Amino acid sequence: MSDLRVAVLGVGIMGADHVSRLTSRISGATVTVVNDFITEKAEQIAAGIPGCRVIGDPLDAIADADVDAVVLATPGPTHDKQLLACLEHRKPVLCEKPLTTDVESSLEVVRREAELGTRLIQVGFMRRFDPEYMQLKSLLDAEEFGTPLVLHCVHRNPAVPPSFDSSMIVKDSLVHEVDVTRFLFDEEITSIQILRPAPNPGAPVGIQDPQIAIMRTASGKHVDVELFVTTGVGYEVRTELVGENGSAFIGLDVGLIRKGAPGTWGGQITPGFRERFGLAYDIEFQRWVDAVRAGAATGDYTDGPTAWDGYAAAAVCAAGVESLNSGDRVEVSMVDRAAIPGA
Ligand code: ISE
Repeated sequence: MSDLRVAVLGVGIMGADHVSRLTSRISGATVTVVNDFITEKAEQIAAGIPGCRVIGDPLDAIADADVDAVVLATPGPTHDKQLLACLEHRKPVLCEKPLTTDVESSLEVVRREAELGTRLIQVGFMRRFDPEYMQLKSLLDAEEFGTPLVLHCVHRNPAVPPSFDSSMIVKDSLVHEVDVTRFLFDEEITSIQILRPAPNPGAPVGIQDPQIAIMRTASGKHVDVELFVTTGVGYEVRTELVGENGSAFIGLDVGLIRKGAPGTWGGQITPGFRERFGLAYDIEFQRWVDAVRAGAATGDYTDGPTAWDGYAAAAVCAAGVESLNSGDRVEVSMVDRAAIPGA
């Protein structure tokens, strides 16, 4: 079978990382086209890949005859147009979160894909491919903990870009725990409340950081998340599941502990999510490439979170932002999945 010819749209930090994994660690794929709104950046990346071209317009890149599938690492506000173009040209697409930046356009994408009767859109919630999350999910599915009851999560970043505001802590960071909750518990989140503890004096002025999110699922399970994105220390993502018959903890992320220089012991602090979830991204991409190559036979070009998962995350985050502003617990408003056959 010939290699999958991939266009990577958006070659900022994340997109460039994806180009590098596709060209060096993933089998069965070749990057044939790159695109970025900063042309020089795209040219620089293309120059390092034999046979790779720069196409200046993202919609032309999607339509190009040398492109079988698309990776979207472009800014969120451009996703809906680009996803609809992928659907129009029947090109499988792995879209970095968010699916789109608002609930309505996410739902529109879900509907348009469902009308085609083929799954073409996968959303880049990479934690589902992290070995520890996968192991926790297998134990849950094997009912090792009896009935799962509670999830306690910690999500800390050393720092965030200057463009980050308080609502982005919900839409850009908490969105991962929203997806993890739905993945682990296999049910929708029905309400969310964001608490605003005393802010970190070291956070940029006006940013509510940390935040505490409290979510409830359809069957009444409780999820709490500490979000703290200006710790100045390191990247930490921890999850503890508590069930009827015991508990499990993942994300200790200690790696090798060395006793070395006189009188010291210790290890490395993980600096960011690209390091912490590097393996998860690799597994995600390999499974996506394999699924797309098998898609003509299976009729499904995905192996992971779907457009519906992207829509559900958008709906929970929209309720989260409302709660951040009002302080109240907010019910999540979502359409009935059964009303969209194929979603
Ligand atoms: C970032 O955009 C990500 O997606 C990371 O996975 C997340 O941990 C971080 O908080 C976000 O800012």
